[in-house]
Amino acid sequence: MERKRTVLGTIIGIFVIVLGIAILFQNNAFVQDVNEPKIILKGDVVMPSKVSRPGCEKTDSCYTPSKIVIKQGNSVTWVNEDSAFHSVTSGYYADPNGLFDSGYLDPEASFTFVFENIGTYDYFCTLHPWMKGQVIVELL
Ligand SMILES: [Cu+2]
Repeated sequence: MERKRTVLGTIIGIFVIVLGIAILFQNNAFVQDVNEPKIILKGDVVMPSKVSRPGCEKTDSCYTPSKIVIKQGNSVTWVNEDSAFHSVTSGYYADPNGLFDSGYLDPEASFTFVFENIGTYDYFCTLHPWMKGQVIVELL
């Protein structure tokens, strides 16, 4: 009798745990965006959707994050998550300095640049004057 009760208790316990895990999964506690068709791409900085229209500069999110700090010798990878073309071009709009230029990046395309020297690097998009970002390279 005592043994039966213990077995029953164990079964109920396991059932409750499984149910709990199932509920957590349903609430996306562990899994994010599983059902969303949106493509998640890897990158240090992304160009989010709709930045081809002005507005993102108000929240400083045309490149997200708009300011990134890295150590000397490391790289930054930008990913275009928008449906429009964008570029990652060093310098200021209409005044590129020639250090790096991704050219037109297709949707889902990425661009990587290695920063060998410390300093503050401004960059912009040649197609959208409001898109600005900055890479800060610190001493290793
Ligand atoms: Cu752009």
